[in-house]
Amino acid sequence: HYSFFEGEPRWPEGTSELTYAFDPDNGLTDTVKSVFASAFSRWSEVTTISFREAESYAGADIRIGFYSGDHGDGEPFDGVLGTLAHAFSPTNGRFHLDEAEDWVASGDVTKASVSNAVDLESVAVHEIGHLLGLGHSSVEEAIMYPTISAKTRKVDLNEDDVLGIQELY
Ligand code: TQI
Ligand code: ZN
Ligand code: ZN
Repeated sequence: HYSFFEGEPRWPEGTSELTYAFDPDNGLTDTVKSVFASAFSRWSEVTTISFREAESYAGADIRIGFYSGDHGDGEPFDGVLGTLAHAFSPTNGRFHLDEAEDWVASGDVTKASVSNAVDLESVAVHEIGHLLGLGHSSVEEAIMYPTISAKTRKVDLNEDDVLGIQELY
């Protein structure tokens, strides 16, 4: 079953659009950016919130970047596997991914040549759930279940995820 953060933080009542932007220092490819666009669309399909890439990084509601080790927010990344990414509860908007992972942004992660390959969209869909206010779920098939195996792709929202997000928005 789905859960929320302590105090059920959420984006303000009436929020119809949230903007997101990528750390300009990362120089991300269009392929990587399109993976995030796809991940956001999975949540916009089941809520009244849409997502749009912002013109400016500083002014965006959600700020996405890849970092390694200590990157200044008190939650250092730990290298290959372990913590893959973290996102904060509403309305913080910080969405960080561990640069050390072998991210797979295109192609089939289950056929990746390395055993530690991680599917970017699967992690993005999960972290966006946190950004919107969902905690972890006890339903194994849910996107918000707290563990995922390496070389696994899980991007389709489960009924449990949908019920949770629709209680917030
Ligand atoms: N990152 C953890 C996560 O997103 C960070 C975390 C731990 C957290 N406890 C939290 C975030 C409580 C918010 C609230 O769950 S992770 C998965 C999963 C991670 C894990 O790198 O371990 C995914 C990132 F669920 F599959 F294991 C993405 Cl999909
Ligand atoms: Zn961080
Ligand atoms: Zn999580």
